[in-house]
Amino acid sequence: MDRSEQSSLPGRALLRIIVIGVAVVVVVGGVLWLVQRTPEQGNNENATTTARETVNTAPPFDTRFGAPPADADQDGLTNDEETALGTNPTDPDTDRDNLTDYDEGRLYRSDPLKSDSDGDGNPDGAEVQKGFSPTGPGKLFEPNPALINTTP
Ligand SMILES: [Ca+2]
Ligand SMILES: [Ca+2]
Ligand SMILES: [Ca+2]
Repeated sequence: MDRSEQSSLPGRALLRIIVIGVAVVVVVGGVLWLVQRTPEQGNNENATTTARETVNTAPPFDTRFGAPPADADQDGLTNDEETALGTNPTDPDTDRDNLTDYDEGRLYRSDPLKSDSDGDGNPDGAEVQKGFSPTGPGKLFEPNPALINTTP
């Protein structure tokens, strides 16, 4: 018993020293790793945030060519185009025929200042809705007879 206690005592003490030494190395190493790493992470986060802020504050359009043309009534025609046409730039349907100034000026080529462009008694919007041309007799989209029966 005495022998085994005597021989195991230095072993236990050595084991304790090794365990404590490993623990100290792990703790000191961990603290040093954290101290070295924390400022880098902080810098990276700041850089990322700055980059994100830069992206978020970027204008949605290219300002090198000036501001986009104003379209007060959002009908697709700029205020300048409406002034040239004589339509109201703050009213998307100046003649109140249920066709916007843009649709009349660009799509159907009807008169955006006359509710019945072809004078047939039907307002332009109603004609388009029923599939008739607002600028004359006939359907809105007549098939071209020259393109029918083109099989050889
Ligand atoms: Ca407009
Ligand atoms: Ca109209
Ligand atoms: Ca019209």
